Amino acid sequence: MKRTTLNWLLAALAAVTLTACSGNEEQTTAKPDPVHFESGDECHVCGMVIANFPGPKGQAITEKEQQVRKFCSTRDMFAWMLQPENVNRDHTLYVHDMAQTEWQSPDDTALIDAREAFFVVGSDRIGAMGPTLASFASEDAAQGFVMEHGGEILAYSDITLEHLNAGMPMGEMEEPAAEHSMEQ
Ligand code: ZN
Ligand code: CU1
Repeated sequence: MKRTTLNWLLAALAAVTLTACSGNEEQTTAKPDPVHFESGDECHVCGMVIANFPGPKGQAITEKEQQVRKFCSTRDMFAWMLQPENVNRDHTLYVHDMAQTEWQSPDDTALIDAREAFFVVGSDRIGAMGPTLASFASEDAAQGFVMEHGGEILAYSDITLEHLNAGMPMGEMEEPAAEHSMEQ
């Protein structure tokens, strides 16, 4: 009897969670695995060949549509994801855990769930599109990165378009802004 009640409660809770406004906690159904970045893959946002550039990358897998989008940088992934038409879709997002892999050429074995990652905004490290968000599985690793490269740690859900556009360092700009010779 007790058990039945508990089961019923759990079921009801699950239903509430599922129908609750998306955006907070996504449902914990099995999520698709990350895919590899292939040598010719182009960024969904800017069209650059992803593998040619340093820094953490992103991917969005939209299960319902069986669609995979890849991004040259965490910056471009957020630029896409934060668009009003995308922000509430239930895609699975992956980014590189930069504690596990090289900045110059991140390895796909280090892909982690972006929604659970910690992001450093405003560091001196440059990604494919210039200033970027350094992604980490652990907050400690993010903290270590901040000690070395500056910036501020944000959770996935705290990131807004302003963080992507407003250049990032707020008050501690140390790098000469000379290396912006990115092709259009
Ligand atoms: Zn891009
Ligand atoms: Cu780009």
